[in-house]
Formats: sequence, C-alpha cells, structure tokens
Amino acid sequence: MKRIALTTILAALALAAAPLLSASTIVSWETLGNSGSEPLVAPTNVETGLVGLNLERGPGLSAPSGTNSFNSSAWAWSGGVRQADDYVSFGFEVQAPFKVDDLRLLFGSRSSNAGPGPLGLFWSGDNFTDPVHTWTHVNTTWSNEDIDLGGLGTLMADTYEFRIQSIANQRASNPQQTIDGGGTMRIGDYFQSGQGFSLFRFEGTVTPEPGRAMLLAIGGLLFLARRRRA
Ligand SMILES: [Ca+2]
Repeated sequence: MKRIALTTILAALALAAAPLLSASTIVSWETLGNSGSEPLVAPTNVETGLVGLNLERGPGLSAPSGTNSFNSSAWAWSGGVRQADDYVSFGFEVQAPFKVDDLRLLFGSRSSNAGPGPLGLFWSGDNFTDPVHTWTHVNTTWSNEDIDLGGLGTLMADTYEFRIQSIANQRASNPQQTIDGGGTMRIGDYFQSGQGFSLFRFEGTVTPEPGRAMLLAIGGLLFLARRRRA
C-alpha cells in the first residue's frame, strides 16, 4: 500500500509541475491528394486530450473541385450583409482535465479572381462576432497564414470551433467589384520557403490542468485505500 501510494503521489506531483513542453501539432487536416469537393475532411494527428472537429463548409457554400485543397464557392452578400451560412469550419474539443496553451494556426489559402478577397478568422469564444485574424486574397496568389492565437488565453475543457468568413463584398482580383457566386476559395497546406508544404494544422501545448490532475490522483489514492480496507 505504502509503495503504491508513494508512486501515485509522485505521479501527481509530476503532473502538477508539468514541465514546459514545446508547442507541436495538436490537430491537422490533410488535403494533399483530395479533389477539393469532398463534403468534409476528418482530422488527423489529434493530440491526446483533444477531439478534432471535421473541416467542413457551412450550408450556404457549394463544393467545387480544386485539387489538393478544400474548395468552396457560392460566397455571397445580400443587402450589404454577408450570407450567414457562408463559412468554412474546423476546430477541436478539449477534454478534461486537459488544457491548451500557446495556440497557433497554420494554413494556406487562395481565391479565384472572382472569389472573396478580404477574409477573417472567427471563433466560437465570442460566437463568431469579431475576427481574431484577417487577411486578403489578391488575384489567385496562394496566401500563407501563420497565426499566433496565444492571445485567446488558456483553452480549458470545451469545444472550440473556428470559421473562415468573407469580411467584405470585394473580389480577389478587384476590390471595386463584388464577389461572384462562381468564384472559389480554397484552403490547404501551409507553404514555407525552404521547407515546402506542411499540413493545415493547429499547434499548441496540451497539458493536464494541475488542479484537476491532482484531484484525479487523490481520487485514485482514496480508491486504492478503500479497496485495501474492503
Ligand atoms: Ca452562399
């Protein structure tokens, strides 16, 4: 009994004093080899403590083909307002007792000339109200985003959905012209000069929340003690 208890206590202390782990991929989506019109892309490389959400389109978007990407069309505005169902969605669920810090998002994207120019990244933390990052597609140039999301703070157990939305009715080839419904917007691998393409992914640090980890360890001790007495 003594030996088990000591081992458990040491494990609890180790968890509570979780070392500073370097950030790494915590969930990714593979688009290489896809036609682009898949209804969804399931997550890969999901870190322990997380459940990945599918990469998918809001119901207002269509699914044209676009090799090695996740493509979309029917981006539109009506009466000066973005169509609410026009978005690309992805994200993850954090499961107790884990938490995520140092969140970072890397992906590549581009539009066709008549597709959306200015875009924003939104999240469920504020019900998709204010963009946490914005960027603009110019003509058909591939755009690479490496977004530091550490400002969102520590993400405790909950579901975190992210959406890419059009933030102005301006097409990629000309801000003076509105988006055409046939215009496309595709997302996929992140490209870094000298390092080539890498997966569309979130990076971060996933650790057990110390208080919860300690409670779990204490619960385990009590269970062992009770079993010993029985
Ligand atoms: Ca639409």
